[in-house]
Amino acid sequence: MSTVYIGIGSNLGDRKVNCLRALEELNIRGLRVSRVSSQYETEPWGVKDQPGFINMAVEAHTGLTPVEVLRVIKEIEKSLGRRETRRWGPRIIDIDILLYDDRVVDETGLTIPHPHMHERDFVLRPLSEIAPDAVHPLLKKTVSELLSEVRG
Ligand code: PH2
Ligand code: MG
Ligand code: MG
Repeated sequence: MSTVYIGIGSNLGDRKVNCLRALEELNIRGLRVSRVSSQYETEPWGVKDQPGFINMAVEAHTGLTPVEVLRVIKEIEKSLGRRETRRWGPRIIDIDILLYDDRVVDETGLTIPHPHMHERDFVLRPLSEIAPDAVHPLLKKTVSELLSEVRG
Protein backbone atom coordinates (compact mmCIF):
# COMPACT_ATOMS: atom_id res chain seq x y z
CA MET A 1 0.00 0.00 0.00
CA SER A 2 1.18 3.49 -0.83
CA THR A 3 0.25 6.76 0.85
CA VAL A 4 -0.94 9.50 -1.44
CA TYR A 5 -1.84 13.11 -0.63
CA ILE A 6 -4.43 14.71 -2.85
CA GLY A 7 -5.61 18.30 -3.18
CA ILE A 8 -9.25 19.01 -4.02
CA GLY A 9 -10.68 22.35 -5.16
CA SER A 10 -13.90 23.79 -6.56
CA ASN A 11 -15.11 27.26 -7.47
CA LEU A 12 -18.31 26.59 -9.43
CA GLY A 13 -21.71 25.29 -8.32
CA ASP A 14 -22.12 23.95 -4.79
CA ARG A 15 -18.39 24.01 -4.05
CA LYS A 16 -18.47 22.18 -0.72
CA VAL A 17 -20.70 19.40 -2.02
CA ASN A 18 -18.51 19.01 -5.11
CA CYS A 19 -15.43 18.51 -2.92
CA LEU A 20 -17.20 15.98 -0.70
CA ARG A 21 -18.45 14.04 -3.71
CA ALA A 22 -14.90 13.88 -5.04
CA LEU A 23 -13.79 12.44 -1.72
CA GLU A 24 -16.54 9.78 -1.78
CA GLU A 25 -15.63 8.83 -5.33
CA LEU A 26 -11.95 8.41 -4.40
CA ASN A 27 -13.02 5.99 -1.66
CA ILE A 28 -15.21 4.00 -4.06
CA ARG A 29 -12.53 3.76 -6.74
CA GLY A 30 -9.58 2.28 -4.89
CA LEU A 31 -8.19 5.10 -2.76
CA ARG A 32 -8.94 4.42 0.90
CA VAL A 33 -9.24 7.88 2.42
CA SER A 34 -7.66 7.95 5.89
CA ARG A 35 -7.44 11.68 6.72
CA VAL A 36 -9.48 14.64 5.57
CA SER A 37 -8.68 18.32 6.16
CA SER A 38 -11.20 21.05 6.83
CA GLN A 39 -12.67 22.90 3.89
CA TYR A 40 -10.94 26.26 3.35
CA GLU A 41 -12.37 29.30 1.60
CA THR A 42 -9.48 30.61 -0.53
CA GLU A 43 -8.73 33.54 -2.83
CA PRO A 44 -8.23 32.60 -6.49
CA TRP A 45 -4.55 32.12 -7.29
CA GLY A 46 -3.06 32.67 -10.77
CA VAL A 47 -6.16 33.91 -12.57
CA LYS A 48 -7.73 36.46 -10.20
CA ASP A 49 -11.01 37.32 -11.96
CA GLN A 50 -12.92 34.19 -10.99
CA PRO A 51 -14.99 33.07 -7.98
CA GLY A 52 -13.29 32.09 -4.72
CA PHE A 53 -12.43 28.44 -4.14
CA ILE A 54 -13.11 25.80 -1.56
CA ASN A 55 -9.92 23.79 -1.07
CA MET A 56 -9.17 20.72 0.99
CA ALA A 57 -6.58 17.94 1.22
CA VAL A 58 -6.93 14.22 1.85
CA GLU A 59 -4.61 11.34 2.67
CA ALA A 60 -5.39 7.98 1.10
CA HIS A 61 -3.87 4.52 1.05
CA THR A 62 -3.89 2.73 -2.26
CA GLY A 63 -2.54 -0.20 -4.23
CA LEU A 64 -2.90 1.84 -7.43
CA THR A 65 0.21 3.13 -9.22
CA PRO A 66 0.61 6.90 -9.77
CA VAL A 67 -0.61 6.59 -13.37
CA GLU A 68 -3.63 4.56 -12.23
CA VAL A 69 -4.42 7.18 -9.59
CA LEU A 70 -4.28 9.86 -12.29
CA ARG A 71 -6.68 7.86 -14.47
CA VAL A 72 -9.14 7.48 -11.57
CA ILE A 73 -8.92 11.22 -10.84
CA LYS A 74 -9.67 12.11 -14.46
CA GLU A 75 -12.69 9.77 -14.42
CA ILE A 76 -14.00 11.38 -11.23
CA GLU A 77 -13.49 14.91 -12.57
CA LYS A 78 -15.41 13.94 -15.69
CA SER A 79 -18.23 12.23 -13.78
CA LEU A 80 -18.66 15.34 -11.61
CA GLY A 81 -19.14 17.39 -14.77
CA ARG A 82 -15.76 19.03 -15.28
CA ARG A 83 -15.24 20.58 -18.69
CA GLU A 84 -11.90 21.62 -20.12
CA THR A 85 -11.36 25.30 -19.42
CA ARG A 86 -8.46 27.69 -19.61
CA ARG A 87 -5.39 27.08 -17.48
CA TRP A 88 -6.04 28.06 -13.84
CA GLY A 89 -9.62 29.05 -14.79
CA PRO A 90 -12.88 28.23 -12.96
CA ARG A 91 -13.82 24.58 -12.47
CA ILE A 92 -16.52 22.45 -10.83
CA ILE A 93 -13.83 20.16 -9.48
CA ASP A 94 -10.06 19.86 -9.57
CA ILE A 95 -8.31 16.87 -8.04
CA ASP A 96 -4.50 16.92 -7.95
CA ILE A 97 -1.94 14.38 -6.79
CA LEU A 98 0.37 16.30 -4.43
CA LEU A 99 2.65 13.58 -3.01
CA TYR A 100 2.84 9.82 -3.60
CA ASP A 101 5.06 8.15 -0.97
CA ASP A 102 8.49 9.68 -1.57
CA ARG A 103 8.23 9.12 -5.30
CA VAL A 104 9.39 11.57 -7.95
CA VAL A 105 7.51 11.16 -11.24
CA ASP A 106 7.95 13.30 -14.35
CA GLU A 107 5.97 12.07 -17.33
CA THR A 108 3.79 13.89 -19.82
CA GLY A 109 0.61 14.75 -17.96
CA LEU A 110 1.87 13.59 -14.57
CA THR A 111 4.37 15.38 -12.33
CA ILE A 112 4.80 14.32 -8.70
CA PRO A 113 5.33 16.13 -6.38
CA HIS A 114 2.80 18.58 -7.81
CA PRO A 115 5.01 21.23 -9.48
CA HIS A 116 3.31 24.21 -7.80
CA MET A 117 2.40 22.80 -4.39
CA HIS A 118 5.24 24.54 -2.53
CA GLU A 119 4.13 27.97 -3.88
CA ARG A 120 0.49 27.71 -2.91
CA ASP A 121 -0.98 28.59 0.44
CA PHE A 122 -4.30 27.02 -0.63
CA VAL A 123 -2.55 23.64 -0.99
CA LEU A 124 -0.17 23.80 1.98
CA ARG A 125 -2.66 25.08 4.56
CA PRO A 126 -5.08 22.13 4.30
CA LEU A 127 -2.21 19.69 3.78
CA SER A 128 -0.43 20.89 6.92
CA GLU A 129 -3.57 20.09 8.90
CA ILE A 130 -3.35 16.37 8.04
CA ALA A 131 0.36 15.87 7.22
CA PRO A 132 2.59 18.59 8.71
CA ASP A 133 5.59 16.25 8.79
CA ALA A 134 5.28 14.81 5.27
CA VAL A 135 8.51 15.56 3.39
CA HIS A 136 8.72 17.01 -0.13
CA PRO A 137 11.13 14.53 -1.78
CA LEU A 138 12.84 17.14 -3.99
CA LEU A 139 12.96 20.15 -1.67
CA LYS A 140 13.64 17.92 1.39
CA LYS A 141 11.39 20.09 3.54
CA THR A 142 8.30 19.25 5.54
CA VAL A 143 4.89 20.58 4.65
CA SER A 144 4.90 22.86 7.71
CA GLU A 145 8.30 24.28 6.71
CA LEU A 146 7.01 24.95 3.18
CA LEU A 147 3.89 26.61 4.59
CA SER A 148 5.90 28.96 6.83
CA GLU A 149 8.03 29.95 3.81
CA VAL A 150 5.11 30.61 1.48
CA ARG A 151 3.53 32.86 4.09
CA GLY A 152 6.75 34.87 4.15
N1 PH2 B 1 -6.63 26.08 -8.64
C1 PH2 B 1 -6.13 26.55 -9.74
C2 PH2 B 1 -5.88 27.97 -9.96
N2 PH2 B 1 -6.11 28.79 -8.83
N3 PH2 B 1 -6.82 29.12 -6.63
C3 PH2 B 1 -7.30 28.62 -5.47
N4 PH2 B 1 -7.51 29.42 -4.44
N5 PH2 B 1 -7.57 27.28 -5.33
C4 PH2 B 1 -7.38 26.40 -6.35
O1 PH2 B 1 -7.64 25.18 -6.18
C5 PH2 B 1 -6.87 26.90 -7.58
C6 PH2 B 1 -6.60 28.28 -7.67
C7 PH2 B 1 -5.80 25.63 -10.84
O2 PH2 B 1 -5.74 24.34 -10.48
MG1 MG C 1 -4.97 22.30 -9.59
MG1 MG D 1 -5.72 19.50 -11.80
